[in-house]
Amino acid sequence: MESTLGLEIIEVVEQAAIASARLMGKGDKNMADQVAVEAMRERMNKINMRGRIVIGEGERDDAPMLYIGEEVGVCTQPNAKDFCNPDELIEIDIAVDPCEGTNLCAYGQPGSMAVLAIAEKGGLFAAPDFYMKKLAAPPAARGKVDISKSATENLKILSECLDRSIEELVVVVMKRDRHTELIQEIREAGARVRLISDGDVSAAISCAFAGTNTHALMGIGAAPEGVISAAAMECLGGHFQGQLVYDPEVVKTGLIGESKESNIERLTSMGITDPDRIYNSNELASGKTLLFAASGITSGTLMQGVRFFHQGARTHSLVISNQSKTARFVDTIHMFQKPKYIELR
Ligand code: VTB
Repeated sequence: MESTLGLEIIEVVEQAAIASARLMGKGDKNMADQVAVEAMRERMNKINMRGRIVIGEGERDDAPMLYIGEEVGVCTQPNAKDFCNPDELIEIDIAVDPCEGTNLCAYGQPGSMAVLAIAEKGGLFAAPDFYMKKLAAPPAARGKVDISKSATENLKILSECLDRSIEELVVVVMKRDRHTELIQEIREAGARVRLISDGDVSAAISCAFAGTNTHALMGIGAAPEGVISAAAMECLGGHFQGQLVYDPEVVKTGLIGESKESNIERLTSMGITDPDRIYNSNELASGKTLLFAASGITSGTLMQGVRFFHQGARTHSLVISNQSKTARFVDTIHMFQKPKYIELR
């Protein structure tokens, strides 16, 4: 599945990033998201695959495109029978976030990206639209730090694993009221905190790359994006754990149902009988074949954002595969039309 798909999904995230980047700084996060969704879906439907969205824009009734359960790929289109036999293709599950960090894009801030993860059918946890407490750390700390430990304890472990003092560690945390105590604890333990307004997927994955000066991601973000982060970290050998958060009192912001009790009921109805379970990355992304792709919309720690020029654009993307054991940075020049003149870009 992997060889050609790996190449095609680069284009999927590139197209979504270009579409969103056109709306960068326009202050309209919904539009920035919508155009990315459309671009991602259009390109995905040209791929010779039998894909199913397991993490997407929401339930079918609320999301006209890339809704959970939507089938994507050439062979799922209405006239597919004329030219391909869907039964010959393996079924794959896809998690998408066409514009991760919509606010970042809408306000021209760093770190938004188009992102997706792919596995064979059943290989990605269909996370409910809840929040998730997350812990990401570099490969050297995989399985050693633990989300059930305090931030202080984890910082001690990190400092040993990375062979540096706690003062030299940088922890990324989203700036939210729910994190006030966490931030204080990290600072008191001696580490430094990089506060971000949005975009914890990029922060999680950055932990796996030396040189990003990101040593951990701590705190609560959205659960579906946690699965996408887990897929990348599973391929990269980094540490990622998640635990669903269903108590509105803990989350403090965002839409997360009316009460803890009703949320537990909802989770049970979805088959999640232990709402407090801690998931390791290999449980969130259990696929034997995992692929991850992201393309920068605005420049961030890992990738540059989209840069437009005379009849074209340049994108910077990342494709990670656990089959070829590669993390590939792809720098692409897109020529929208035959350029009137050639220039070095
Ligand atoms: C967003 C987003 C993050 O979590 O903030 C979201 O920027 C949920 O948090 O990257 P809030 O509802 O408090 O804003 C992420 O989407 C991903 O986990």
